[in-house]
Amino acid sequence: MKTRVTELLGTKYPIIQGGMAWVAEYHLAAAVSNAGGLGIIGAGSAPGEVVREQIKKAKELTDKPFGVNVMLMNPNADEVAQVIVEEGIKVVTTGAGNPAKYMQMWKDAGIKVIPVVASVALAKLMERAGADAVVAEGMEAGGHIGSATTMTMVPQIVDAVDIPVIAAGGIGDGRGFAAAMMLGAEGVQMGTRFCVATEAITHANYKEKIIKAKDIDSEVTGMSHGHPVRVIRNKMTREYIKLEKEGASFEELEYLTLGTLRKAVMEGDVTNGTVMAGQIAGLISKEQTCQEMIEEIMAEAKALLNK
Ligand code: TUI
Repeated sequence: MKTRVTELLGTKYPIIQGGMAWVAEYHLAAAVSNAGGLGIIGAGSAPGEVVREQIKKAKELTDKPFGVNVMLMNPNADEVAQVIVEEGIKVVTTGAGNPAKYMQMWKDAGIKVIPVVASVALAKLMERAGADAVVAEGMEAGGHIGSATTMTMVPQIVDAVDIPVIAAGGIGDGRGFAAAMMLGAEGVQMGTRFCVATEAITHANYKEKIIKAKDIDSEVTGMSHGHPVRVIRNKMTREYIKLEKEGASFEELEYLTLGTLRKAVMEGDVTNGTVMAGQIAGLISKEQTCQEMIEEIMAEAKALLNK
């Protein structure tokens, strides 16, 4: 399937993997790229040198293009932005902020820049700043989210910009892919589905939590302080939301969640840890290789789109 997104990325399929902190490390990124999508190393809150190591290891596992996601709230974002240039990375996605200050440096290095946005206003701003495409991520997505849904935001961003739009948030199978195309997107980004990929080093407990999740097991924490984060409900989120309702301060709540994503993804503590995942978790029923996932999604989508 050819779209402006496959042309831009040089991939077989217009599928991008989300830049999920801790989960999106080099094994997963290389596997997605080898399967015909665009794998992404999620820098999360890592320092530049850790990201450099990840990039070097991914290069050993694939000769296909892959990208790096810069989480803009990362205090190390400046050095990560620089490492990306030094390592000759071809595609950057960004999240949780406005990447304008890095745009010139990345464009000068010939890097394709694809900011993840959660509003029409930011999509337009990014197009004016020189972005090559945008990922329009609805609030069905896992992790840090905006307030608009994928269904309503994607067509509005498609109408507002001329650059290609990649839909994200709530997409986990061929039906979601086909629906995104109907909304005018030219590609999709998926996170939650790839969290359970065989190649993802995500702890087995984390994968199981996603696979067992039902449609209504999703929860948004941090709404009261303007930092909404979508997760799967557990002991930690019950405590968090209770404190939030009691009027706990932002600092108090931040302290409660410090290091808890790592605890869940790496150590498998899905009771006291933070299990970030999108609302589509309820649809995800098994672990598969990235190749199996991508081939299945594309076959299903093509059948639907040809109807
Ligand atoms: O960035 C994400 N998802 C993330 S980042 C992350 S790390 C984290 N860990 C703990 C707490 C909070 C974050 C986990 N998940 N998705 C992309 C995304 N970007 N979604 C929404 C946005 C966004 C929101 C507002 C982008 C820009 C923005 O405003 C920009 C501005 O400054 O105007």
